[in-house]
Amino acid sequence: MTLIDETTTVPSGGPALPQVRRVLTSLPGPRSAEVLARKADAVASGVAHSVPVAVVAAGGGVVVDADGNSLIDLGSGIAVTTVGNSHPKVAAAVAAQAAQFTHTCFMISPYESYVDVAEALNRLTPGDFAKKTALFNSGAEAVENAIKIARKHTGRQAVVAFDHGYHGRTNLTMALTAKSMPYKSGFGPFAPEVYRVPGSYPYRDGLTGAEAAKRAITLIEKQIGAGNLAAVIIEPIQGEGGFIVPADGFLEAVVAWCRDNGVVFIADEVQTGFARTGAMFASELFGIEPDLITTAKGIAGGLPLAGVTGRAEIMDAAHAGGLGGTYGGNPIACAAAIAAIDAFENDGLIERAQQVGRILVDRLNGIREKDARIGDVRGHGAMVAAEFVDPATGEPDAALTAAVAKACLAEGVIVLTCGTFGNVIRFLPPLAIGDDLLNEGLDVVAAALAAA
Ligand code: PLZ
Repeated sequence: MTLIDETTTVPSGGPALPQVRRVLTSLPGPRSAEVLARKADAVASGVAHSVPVAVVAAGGGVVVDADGNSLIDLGSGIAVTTVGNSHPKVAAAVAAQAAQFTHTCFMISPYESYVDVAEALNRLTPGDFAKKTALFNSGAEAVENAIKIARKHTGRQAVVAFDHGYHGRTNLTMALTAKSMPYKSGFGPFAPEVYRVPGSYPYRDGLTGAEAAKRAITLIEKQIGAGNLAAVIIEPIQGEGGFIVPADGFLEAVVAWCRDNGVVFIADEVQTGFARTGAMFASELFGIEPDLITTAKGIAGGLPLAGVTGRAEIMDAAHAGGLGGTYGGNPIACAAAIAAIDAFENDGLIERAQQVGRILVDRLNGIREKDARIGDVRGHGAMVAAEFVDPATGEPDAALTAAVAKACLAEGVIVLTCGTFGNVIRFLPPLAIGDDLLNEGLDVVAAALAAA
C-alpha cells in the first residue's frame, strides 16, 4: 500500500485528479471484482482485458478504479490518450458539440468540423504536395480504406506487409497482421493477395538498413512482381510487434523502390502518429514522405476517429460513394480531434514527448547496464520499449516479461507488453504525466525486475 502526498501538482492540461499512486486493495478490489464478474457473464470471452480493474476516472498520469486505487498509467490505453485522458480542451469540445448535434452522417449532410480535421491532417502530415483526407472510425478501418484506395489507383491487387506487422482485427487487416495468437488463429480464411516479407529488426537480424531493404525488395520482385503490386504497408516503428525501430536507411530504400515502380507506399501511423514519437509523425524521423498515411488512436484524445491522408491524385482515385460509412468522421469525434490537435500544436507536446523519451531511455538503459535480462532498449519520444531475454542465449523471455508486468500492476503501475515473442514491455505514457509520477512508475518497474 502506497500513499503519496496528494498535493502533487497536476500537470498542465491534466484534469483535477490527484496525481498519486495509491494502492488501497489487492487488484481487483471488491467493487472492481463485482464488475468483472458481471463482465464474465455478459461480455464475450474473446474480448479480454489485461488490467483487472473497473475504471471510474482518469487524467494526467493516473487511472482511478472503483475501489479508489489510483494507478500510474504508462500505457495511455494503447497510445490513445497522448494529450491526457479527459483533457480539458477535449472534454469541453465534446460537451459543446454533443449539445449542438450528435450526427447527420457526413455522406448525407456534411459539416465544417470534418473539413477542419481533413485540412489539419493535410497540413500536418509529411510531404509538401497536394493532399486529401477521408475519415473513418478505427485504425483497422483506415488501413482497409488505404488499401482500397491504393488498389483503385494502381489497378493492381497485391499488397505487401511485413514480419512483426500489426494492422488490425478485421478480415483484410488480419491478413496484413503477422502474429497468429491471439489475432488470427481460427479466424480464417484471410483476404487474398496479401504477401509478407521480412523487414528490419536490427537487434535480432543484425542487418544494416540497406541490407534489410535489399532482402525485402528481392523477395517482392521475385515472388510477387512489381507490376502486380498495389501497395506496401508498414508501421514506421512497429508497435504491437515489439516497438521495432528499423535500421537507418531501410524505410528510405523501400520508399524509393516503391516510387520507381509505381507502388503506393502506405505508412501505418495509427500507433506512432500525433507527437507520440517526439515528432508529429514518425515518418519525419526517417525523412520519408509516404504516399498515404493512416492515423487513429491519439488523433482525438480518446474518441473513435481515424483517417487516411495522402497524395490528392491517389486519394481521388475512388469514385464518388466508394468511400465512407455511417459514422466516419462523426461530429463529436471531429470536435475532439480539433481540440486534441490544438493541444499537440500549441501546448508543446512534441517537446514534451522528447523529454519523456529521454527519461524513459536513460532510466531503462541504467537498468539494462546492470541487468543483462534487458537485451535492448529502443524507441523514439514517448514510445519506448525494453526487450527481455535469457542473458545466456539471447532467447526471448516471455515469462519474465509477464511476471514484471504483473508485479508492476500489483504495485499500482499499468505497463503494457507486446512483441511477436511476448517479451517486450512498452512504455506509452500520456504526455500529461508529470516527471515525478513517471519516475516513480519506473522505480516500480526496476524493483519488479529486481525481484523477478
Ligand atoms: N495499425 C499500427 O497499432 C491498433 C490494438 C491492440 P484499431 N493497435 C492496438 C489489439 O489487441 O486490438 C493498431 C495499430 C496499428 C492499426 C491498428 C488498428 O487500430 O483502432 O484498433 O482498429
